[in-house]
Amino acid sequence: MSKPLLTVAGYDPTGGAGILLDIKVFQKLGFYGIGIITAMTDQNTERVKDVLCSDPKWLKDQSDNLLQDIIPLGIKIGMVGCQDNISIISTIIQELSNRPIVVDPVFTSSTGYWLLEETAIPNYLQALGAKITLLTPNLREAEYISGIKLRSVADMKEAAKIICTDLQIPCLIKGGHLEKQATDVVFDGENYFIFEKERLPKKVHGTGCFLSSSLLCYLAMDYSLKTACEKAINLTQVAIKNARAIGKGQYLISV
Ligand code: PXL
Repeated sequence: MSKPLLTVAGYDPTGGAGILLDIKVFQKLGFYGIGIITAMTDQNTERVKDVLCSDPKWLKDQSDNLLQDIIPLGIKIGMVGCQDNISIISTIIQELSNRPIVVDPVFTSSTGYWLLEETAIPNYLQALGAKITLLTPNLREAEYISGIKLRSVADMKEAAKIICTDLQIPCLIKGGHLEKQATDVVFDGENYFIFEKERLPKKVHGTGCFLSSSLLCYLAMDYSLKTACEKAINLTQVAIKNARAIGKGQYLISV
């Protein structure tokens, strides 16, 4: 439990997503979780009510102070909140390159609330400007980033190729909300890996955060990209099956 992993993400007080969830996942898989908070959300299991971004200067001081003390083995980037945070996060990951970096491009909550300032989205990934190990968009995020509509696995493969070619970032597109099947598509720049999943009817909060933080753990254990994806997808499926009604709204993923 002494190997630290860093999550740079938002705070969700339900514990069902964001930094609290990431740290629980890191701990479950044998790592020590450290976290830099980009924004706080005012939410319960029914809806997101408001977002308060960390003051950028405070974000920078927080990360400088932490990272001159503890050097993480890998980094996950989740909710970023606002435009001004992007360059600070970019500096963090450039200074910590040569280790696994997983970026979950969180744009909105499942109820449609913006979790990254809308005007910051078009240039977000270019602005990160560092070597990213894996990007994990859901269907809507992948549609936005690639610019094409996604209705089938063939569309997902095309989008993954566009993203990987344009941004030079390997990509796992989550197909949990595909109409007919639940299939995830990974493209590493050369090969596709297709993961067929059982379609789970439950609506569960935190699945994307769970997947990206468990992926970071498996990459930090030195598994290949393909094996890390397979293990993280399988673990996420189990966690969705075990999700519980903690509040009155969405089920919360189980760690
Ligand atoms: O699931 C996306 C997500 C990520 N991070 C935080 C969130 C949410 C969704 O609400 O609140 C902090």
